Amino acid sequence: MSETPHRSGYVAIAGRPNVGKSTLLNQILGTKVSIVSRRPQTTRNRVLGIYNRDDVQALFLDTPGIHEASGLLNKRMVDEAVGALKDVDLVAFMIDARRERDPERDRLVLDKLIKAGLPVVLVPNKIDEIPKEELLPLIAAWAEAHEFAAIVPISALKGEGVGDLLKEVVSRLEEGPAWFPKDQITDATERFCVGELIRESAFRYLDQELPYALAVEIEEFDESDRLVRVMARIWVERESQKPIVIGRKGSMLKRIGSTARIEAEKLLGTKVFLKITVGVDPRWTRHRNAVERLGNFGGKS
Ligand SMILES: Nc1nc2c(ncn2[C@@H]2O[C@H](COP(=O)(O)OP(=O)(O)OP(=O)(O)O)[C@@H](O)[C@H]2O)c(=O)[nH]1
Ligand SMILES: [Mg+2]
Repeated sequence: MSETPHRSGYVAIAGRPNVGKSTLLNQILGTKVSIVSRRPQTTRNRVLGIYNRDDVQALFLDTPGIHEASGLLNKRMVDEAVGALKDVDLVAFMIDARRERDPERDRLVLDKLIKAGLPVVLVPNKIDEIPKEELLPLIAAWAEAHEFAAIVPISALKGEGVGDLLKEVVSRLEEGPAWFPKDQITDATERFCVGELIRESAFRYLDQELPYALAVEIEEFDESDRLVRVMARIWVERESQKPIVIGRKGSMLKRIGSTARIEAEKLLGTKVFLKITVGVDPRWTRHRNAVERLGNFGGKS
């Protein structure tokens, strides 16, 4: 019998928008639990990913990007990210290794983490896209800024360095029990995850700003049959946005729906019937109630 003590704890993944936080979480878990897009401000609320091993349960919180926020939805997203720091044991602070010339905004995030009094592991990401010789000066410069618990450069996309990061993280967790069943990988409901997959698909196919003006509401989620039936509504802010989401003869909605359905079937391990309609609600990003309901905040039930 092994006498290794069981370790557990919460680890926040924090950083500016688009640095690769959700990509890292998915890479650690080997499954998509958090949606990813090319554009910043994809993640709107915290997503819990549970990394399980016989001797470890590390609870990773993927958070929205921290930035100077204006507008209710953005403010709410930053609050959500900073709020996630309250109860964690450790922070993985991600930066984009490709843009070391603009560290000011990363410093603003770091200041918030230092203020929270937490041990911070610095994680320069996207090293697959920089020449190796640029890495050392980058690390040296950051090491002067703060006494990090560790510095682990990675490529979240390719998986490079992620094992090293896990080792660093796990070694800093305290002895403790598993807080969730060992076969659970997230606390989000399937209903919530399917809504997120639709949002991810919309991010992929729609141009430019439109995804920011869009929210997904799951109106019906019926698992009583052999296949899961999902009725979803994509909300946009303006009447003029509706035809863009629908596309010519419904072609755009079809694309968004079919990619989301394939991903949902992977996630749920069963056939999915997905029907999406589009609605207009001019106020959803400006009104607290609508943001709560449609930004998927608190929409985990
Ligand atoms: N080349 C490269 N691209 C990456 C890497 N990690 C993430 N990306 C890309 O960076 C973009 C943003 O990734 P996300 O994981 O959505 O970033 P995020 O930090 O969660 O973004 P927000 O949720 O908007 O704050 C996507 O296009 C990813 O594919 C990496 O290691 N290398
Ligand atoms: Mg994200």
